[in-house]
Amino acid sequence: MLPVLYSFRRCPYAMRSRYALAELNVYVYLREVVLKSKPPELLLLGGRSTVPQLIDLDGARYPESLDIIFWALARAGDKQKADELWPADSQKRHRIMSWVTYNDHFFKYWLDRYKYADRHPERSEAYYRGRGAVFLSRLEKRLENRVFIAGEARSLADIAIFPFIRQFAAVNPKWFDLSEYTNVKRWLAYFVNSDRFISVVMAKHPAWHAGQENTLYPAT
Ligand SMILES: N[C@@H](CCC(=O)N[C@@H](CS)C(=O)NCC(=O)O)C(=O)O
Repeated sequence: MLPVLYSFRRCPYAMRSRYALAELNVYVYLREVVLKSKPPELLLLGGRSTVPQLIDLDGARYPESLDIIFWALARAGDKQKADELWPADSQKRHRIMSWVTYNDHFFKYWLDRYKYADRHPERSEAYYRGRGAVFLSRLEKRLENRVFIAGEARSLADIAIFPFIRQFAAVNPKWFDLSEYTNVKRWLAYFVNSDRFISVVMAKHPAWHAGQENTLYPAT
């Protein structure tokens, strides 16, 4: 038996959780959810039915992607890797979390409007892109003399943020390719072109239904 992860392949929150699980080699049974027809087993849990959502063996429930990442960090066999992603230094932790908070509570807002500009006709797509690009500019500056957000090593900040930048870039890939965000492009490419991302995190799984054979994640 393993904990269960309800996930949706294209969801950036689920992506960051899956990336952390894969990076830390923490195993779960993955249940791919179709958001328009969520499985009754997820709905019957009551309350939040967003994905990602992790149900531990003792029934404890983690309905937030960041909590799933912290859950995985606490269970990682490779403590050095866990320390690298979430360094003990409190100042570093604070900095990492402030980047993640900015992403989740500011950038995401503009990303949604940029992505679905037709649903928000009060402003133009270019306007929403400009508001979102404020974050890209900050990131660009941060990555000027650092490989990753917290320095030379990957941290929780990179893992938690790159799926959202990937979405932003994908709204208009031509615009992103031609943009001046050279460091952001290099940083994003590192994650999205990695074998781990392509063949593990983004591997396709059929929608889960009860009785189906368990899908081990990360796949070995
Ligand atoms: N704060 C949550 C957000 C999760 C979330 O919004 N997931 C979306 C998919 S990307 C979802 O489940 N939407 C369907 C719904 O809200 O019912 C997290 O960090 O996990």
